[in-house]
Amino acid sequence: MNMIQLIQEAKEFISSKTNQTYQIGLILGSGLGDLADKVENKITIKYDEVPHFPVSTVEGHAGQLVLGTLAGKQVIAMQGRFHFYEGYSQQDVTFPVRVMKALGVETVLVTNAAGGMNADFHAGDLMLITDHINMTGSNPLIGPNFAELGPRFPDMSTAYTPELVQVAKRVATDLGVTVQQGVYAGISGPAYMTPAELIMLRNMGGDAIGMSTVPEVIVARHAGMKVLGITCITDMAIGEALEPLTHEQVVEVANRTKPIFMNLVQGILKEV
Ligand code: R1P
Repeated sequence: MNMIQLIQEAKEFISSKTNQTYQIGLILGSGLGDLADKVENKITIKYDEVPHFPVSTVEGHAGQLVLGTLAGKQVIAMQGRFHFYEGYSQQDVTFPVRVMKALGVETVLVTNAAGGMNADFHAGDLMLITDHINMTGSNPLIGPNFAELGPRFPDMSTAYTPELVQVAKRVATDLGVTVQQGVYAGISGPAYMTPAELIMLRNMGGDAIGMSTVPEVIVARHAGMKVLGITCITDMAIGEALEPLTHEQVVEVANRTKPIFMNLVQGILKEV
């Protein structure tokens, strides 16, 4: 079965559970999944029910699709995502993005927990992603290109839709929420970075560092979808002053930031 057929089967399965159409896809990062609990008139589909979907293996990632209404918009939320380091290929990791597109989604809101490399940031800050650096060592578009899904050589000059960044900034101001802006450096993980690696990534222009998002955004842009990215800075990853870190800490800080995050995302959804 080729990629088009796999997408079609997953799409048909999800379509069989709902007669609604969906405009916005939400990918919820570590510790941020509870936003899906706010979805109204919801239909929940476990990843292991959907043909060809991987399953979530990381703590803080519930592993289900939640479809319904959030802030007046029809959304498909991924309560938990897949990561390259789980052993999935980048094609597998990004498969749900392609299924979202097949279901009619035109805008994807990608969220994550990440370390802050910009010394002006603090743990608990939210950062609007303006660009990324792919340091995963791979790319989800490697392999045969299906013209139906997008071009062989997709443009990445505006990977994160500038108009959406502006909308998010305006909404944040209206809500009185302070947001940072910056470049997300995406690595494969699962090991956190060494001090020397963090100094290198900071010098390359990264403001935040994480192990997701980049493959999803590449596939979303390949498919011509608009993208907004929001990072929750869960720890400070400053090379010269790096402190030991655990995933429990990451989830804990993301959980603490969740009320502001949920408020901001719902405010943005109303405006897009
Ligand atoms: C590390 O603590 C985990 O948290 C982040 C990293 O990418 C990694 O998976 O998760 P999300 O990017 O899925 O939010």
